[in-house]
Amino acid sequence: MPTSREIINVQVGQAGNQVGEAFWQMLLAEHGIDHSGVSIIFNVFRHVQGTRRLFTSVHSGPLQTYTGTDPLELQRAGTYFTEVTGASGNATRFVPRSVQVDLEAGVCNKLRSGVLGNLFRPDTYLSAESGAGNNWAKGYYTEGAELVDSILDIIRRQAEGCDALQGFQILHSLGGGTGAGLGSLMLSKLREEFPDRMMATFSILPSPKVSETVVEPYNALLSVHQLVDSSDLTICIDNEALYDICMRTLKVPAPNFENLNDRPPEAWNEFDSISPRKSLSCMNTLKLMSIQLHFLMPSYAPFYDPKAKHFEKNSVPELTKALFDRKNLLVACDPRFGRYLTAAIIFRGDISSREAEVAVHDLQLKNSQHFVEWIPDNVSVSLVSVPPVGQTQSATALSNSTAIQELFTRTLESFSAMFKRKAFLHWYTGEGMDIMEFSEAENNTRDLISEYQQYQEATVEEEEFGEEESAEEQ
Ligand SMILES: Nc1nc2c(ncn2[C@@H]2O[C@H](COP(=O)(O)OP(=O)(O)O)[C@@H](O)[C@H]2O)c(=O)[nH]1
Ligand SMILES: [Mg+2]
Repeated sequence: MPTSREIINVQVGQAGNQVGEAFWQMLLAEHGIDHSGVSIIFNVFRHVQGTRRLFTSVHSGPLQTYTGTDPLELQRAGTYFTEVTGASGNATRFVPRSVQVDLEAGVCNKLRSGVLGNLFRPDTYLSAESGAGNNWAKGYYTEGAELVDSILDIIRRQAEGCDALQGFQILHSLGGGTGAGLGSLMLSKLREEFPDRMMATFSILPSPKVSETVVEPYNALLSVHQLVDSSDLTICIDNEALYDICMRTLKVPAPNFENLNDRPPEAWNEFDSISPRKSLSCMNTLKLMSIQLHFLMPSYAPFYDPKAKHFEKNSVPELTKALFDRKNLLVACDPRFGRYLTAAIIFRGDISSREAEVAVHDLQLKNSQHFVEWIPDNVSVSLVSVPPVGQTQSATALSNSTAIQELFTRTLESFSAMFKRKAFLHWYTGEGMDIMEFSEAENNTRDLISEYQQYQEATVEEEEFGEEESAEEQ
């Protein structure tokens, strides 16, 4: 049996753990596992017309029929879960390969006493009492630094239990103190200890629409400064966009975190649903020649007002168009102001590969100015025949678009306005932090923005010219 390529999840801070809860709920639903980690599906293999089909029926709730021909699909749960055979020999439990960390006890306690209370191993929770008070320096240099070795011990134990560790994913917000500061510290420590493993982050960017803490732009850019160097892939989730999707499209009158947190898992869902082999090839498509440009924008379709659900019919071209529409992006950027460098799309449901390829090709033709012409085949398409729970068809994309600079520009403007006046810096210097680090974060973000801009303006001719020039030099 081929082994899964395991991922270890590290959720840090309030947002990290709250989004984490939604993420695990999605994984449980997708893999037919109940809240305590016991499989609620039973699998029956049959041979139908020479094709192996796997029927899975759920004991309660609507009957799910899952059809697969790829043996790797059976292993998918293994990416995020360790299978533990019960003492009596029959009840197999699926235990998340995850660590739940916070610098205050409240959020972890809530997770422990909530619906997923029995899911995680008790010894994978780690919290302190002090809190980080929305101060990046406390997460990175003081309070967080005291906890980091104990966290690494837990992660090391999990890594030792893996057959083929793919890497790590960190779920955190960038606007607070713990997820941002301690999350960045974890990232650099893991990078040091596991230099050849993938480091991915799901990073939640702050928006004034959702939070009132004034120093969030500081915390966010101090984190981006670290992510540029230490992460391989950062999937950006922008609270500004989540808020707008909930308000405008889903018609939620006053969205709370729970409403916001349901959105990202819908998009990740698809990446979990493709085989590990395909998922790796998607990731390779998304990585660029410039290692700095690894900030990705997720999008998902369909998002709709539940009241209008029965009036919606989503054809493949409509789903495709929606994926590239700003209203469906989980980042508040307008893709029309940038150019797509690469993108990976996954369609789910009864969709033929021809239908999908044609829809994507047509969209690229009609919007050719928004895709760089110097990377041929820069959009990869994958298909999963099983629709997500409760849907008939859906699509998701992860895009590497130069439009993401808008997100960094927005945060940089707020950062610089405060930094110019040295506002609130004593909070950070009081924890022993050097002001130089603020200037470095500011400059590094400027460089990142101008690198995106450079790629946006690059043309085929320049590339060829560049190649000739370097050939002559040799
Ligand atoms: N989407 C989302 N954002 C959150 C959630 N909780 C906090 N935030 C955002 O995260 C930032 C504050 O960070 P938080 O995670 O509370 O701080 P930490 O506990 O110190 O890591 C602010 O931008 C909040 O708006 C959540 O559950 N979901
Ligand atoms: Mg907190």
